[in-house]
Amino acid sequence: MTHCILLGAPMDEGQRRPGCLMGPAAYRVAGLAQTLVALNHTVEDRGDVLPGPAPAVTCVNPAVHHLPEMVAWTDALREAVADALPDGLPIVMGGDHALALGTVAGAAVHSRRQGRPLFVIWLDAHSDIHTVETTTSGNLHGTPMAYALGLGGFDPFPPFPHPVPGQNICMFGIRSVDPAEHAALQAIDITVNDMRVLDEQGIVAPLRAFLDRVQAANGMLHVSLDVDFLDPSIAPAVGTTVPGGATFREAHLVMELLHESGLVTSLDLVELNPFLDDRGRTAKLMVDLVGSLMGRKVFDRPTRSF
Ligand code: 5AB
Ligand code: MN
Ligand code: MN
Ligand code: MN
Repeated sequence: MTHCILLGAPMDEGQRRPGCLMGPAAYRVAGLAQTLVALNHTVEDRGDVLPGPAPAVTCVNPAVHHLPEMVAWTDALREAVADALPDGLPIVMGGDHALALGTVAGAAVHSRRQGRPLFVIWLDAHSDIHTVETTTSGNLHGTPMAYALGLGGFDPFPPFPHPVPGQNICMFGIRSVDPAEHAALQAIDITVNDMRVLDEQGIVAPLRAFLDRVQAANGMLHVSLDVDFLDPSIAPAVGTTVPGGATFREAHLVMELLHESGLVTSLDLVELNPFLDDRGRTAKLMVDLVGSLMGRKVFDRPTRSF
């Protein structure tokens, strides 16, 4: 049994299409808390995180959108996640992926306090490894991986607390990478399981290889699930659809293996735009995926020891 702490992040300043700020409401309506309770977990909904006033900051890249607001959200979410982690498993209901600027930082603060290394699984069509300087769209939801790695080019954000080494990061589902991101990925020792890897090897072997490393290091594991990891045919409620994503079963299998590992310590649910949904089906799918992550299964089989 896990104590699950729901944190709403009703924000959409990390990109330009309105709607993600309705995400927390959609997860509540779709029954996220009830799903967790039905799996015998305890649930505490701490409500929506409130950012402080946006600071008067600027940066060198004129394309960047809503910079002051995102600095304020980053501070508030870092503190909310760092505060929640000693009490249970924070589940952050987004909100666009720029919220991970704060949530991964909060997980990093906590893991340092515990003296345990932080690992991150990034389930996404995109690598989100732009800096504030390299982004051409100016949309900060394309930057949290670079921030977590401690890459330069993040003024005026506070320095990332205890950057996550590339070897501790594993990406799945990647199929859209900009030129500056491609260069960044090539320069770092990081595991990029793009869709080609999943086509050739399936999801199980690469995921188990990573989870084995997390376990061997006694690591904490932050999971960041972007709706666009999923194929748009099953998850239409996202502003950045990319064809050729994870199938229904691939996505559930990732969640089931993550559950079996017992390693997950924090979770982001990001990029759901309920305004683009089709009768709530994407919100419901995301809630069902959390169900698989938290132990829902059809049949109890002896679990592999990780
Ligand atoms: B998401 C793009 N690389 O920088 C950019 O949805 C897309 O959080 C970013 O993964 C997508 O604007 C960000 C073209
Ligand atoms: Mn805007
Ligand atoms: Mn993303
Ligand atoms: Mn994405």
